[in-house]
Amino acid sequence: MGFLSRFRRSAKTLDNIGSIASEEDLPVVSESRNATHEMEPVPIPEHEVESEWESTEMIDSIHLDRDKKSQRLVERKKKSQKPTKKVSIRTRPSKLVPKPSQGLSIDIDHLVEKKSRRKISATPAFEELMSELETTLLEADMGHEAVDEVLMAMRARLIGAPLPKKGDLEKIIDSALIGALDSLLRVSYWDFDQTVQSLLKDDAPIVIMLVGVNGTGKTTTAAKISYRLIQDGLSVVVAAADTFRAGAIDQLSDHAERIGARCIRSQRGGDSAAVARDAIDSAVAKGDHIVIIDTAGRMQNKTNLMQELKKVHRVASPHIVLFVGDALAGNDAVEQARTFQSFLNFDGAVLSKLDTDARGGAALSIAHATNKPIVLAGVGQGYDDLIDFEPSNFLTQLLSDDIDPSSFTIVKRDPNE
Ligand SMILES: Nc1nc2c(ncn2[C@@H]2O[C@H](COP(=O)(O)OP(=O)(O)OP(=O)(O)O)[C@@H](O)[C@H]2O)c(=O)[nH]1
Ligand SMILES: [Mg+2]
Repeated sequence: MGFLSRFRRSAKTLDNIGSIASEEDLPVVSESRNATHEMEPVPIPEHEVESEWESTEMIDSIHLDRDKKSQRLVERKKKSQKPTKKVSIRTRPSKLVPKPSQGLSIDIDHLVEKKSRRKISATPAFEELMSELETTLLEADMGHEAVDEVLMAMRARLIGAPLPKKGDLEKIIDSALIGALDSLLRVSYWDFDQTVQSLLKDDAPIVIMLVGVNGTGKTTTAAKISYRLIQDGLSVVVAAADTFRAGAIDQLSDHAERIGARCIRSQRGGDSAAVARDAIDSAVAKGDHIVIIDTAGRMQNKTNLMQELKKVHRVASPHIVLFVGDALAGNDAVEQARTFQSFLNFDGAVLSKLDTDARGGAALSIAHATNKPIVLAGVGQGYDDLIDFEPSNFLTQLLSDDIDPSSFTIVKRDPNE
């Protein structure tokens, strides 16, 4: 069953298309507009209006309703935005290499028409559709703020757009939805491999630190990243800085042995910052290219553990900090990301376990909640199951049960957009 199936069923069964319409003269649209334009109503073709679609009921109260609802969404958004805590200052300048990400849209240019007398309005039927979408997205584990963002974008795109024929209405709704979901994932992307290569030019060894709560996949991701870099001809030292969990050190050193990395284990009791420092010193001494610091999983609300993580961060002064989030954790992963971000100001996220039946909400919300991109994704338990995270691939997979993928258009997104 598709991610959006419930919402799509509602959209399909809009039995009377006039129930989301009001009639008004619209200004002539002088140039063709594209669905990918931010926050613009989507123009659609003029058509012969069938009499059963005619409906102008409740237009004034409906507009009032819409204004109130939009207002409520904005208020809710403001309230739920927590003040950002002071973040630690990096001691190294960030040299992340930006990359254009691929976005997704549905091209509805061919539906563009110059004018239409009837437009989509916030009628009760429209509101019901939006509320169905809200439930669908929350059930998919998206965070409230991200859901509000999608609903606001949908309203901005749809309300006031000329009313299409019944068959085209679905395409218009799909297009608005894809545009809204796509823009959630659109934050400054950077390229993992190119960033490592660029940093290596003048600052080896490059230190990469992995953080996150318990069991999200940090150690596995440390091994996968090491494997990826070793395949690129680089030498890797892994630091077993998880000195909390029995077995964590052996888990990492077993991986290291299999993939040909050196593992630095605790030599000074349980001080994880000291392990990280030892690993960096050892890499400097032996001329290794990369140090990957595997840290212990910790709940974001345990302040003493988070302070300890900050100490590792301070001592190791990593070039890249990656938050590892578990796609299966859904909305929890978003809260975790937000708190880790306030402590450490990480550079990007790795979303693990995307090969499972995760509902997709975490991916859609993390970037929006932290303003940091998901750069890598874990798609299995093998060493090579680590891929660059591409919003277009992710959305295509997420939506392909609901929307015909052949209607998608891939668009390049400027990383600084
Ligand atoms: N299916 C799947 N499983 C994964 C993925 N990444 C990690 N895992 C599994 O998730 C489990 C936990 O992974 P770890 O790497 O030990 O997680 P961790 O964050 O280091 O855990 P702690 O050190 O206890 O905090 C293991 O069974 C991994 O094999 C992934 O991308 N896909
Ligand atoms: Mg671990």
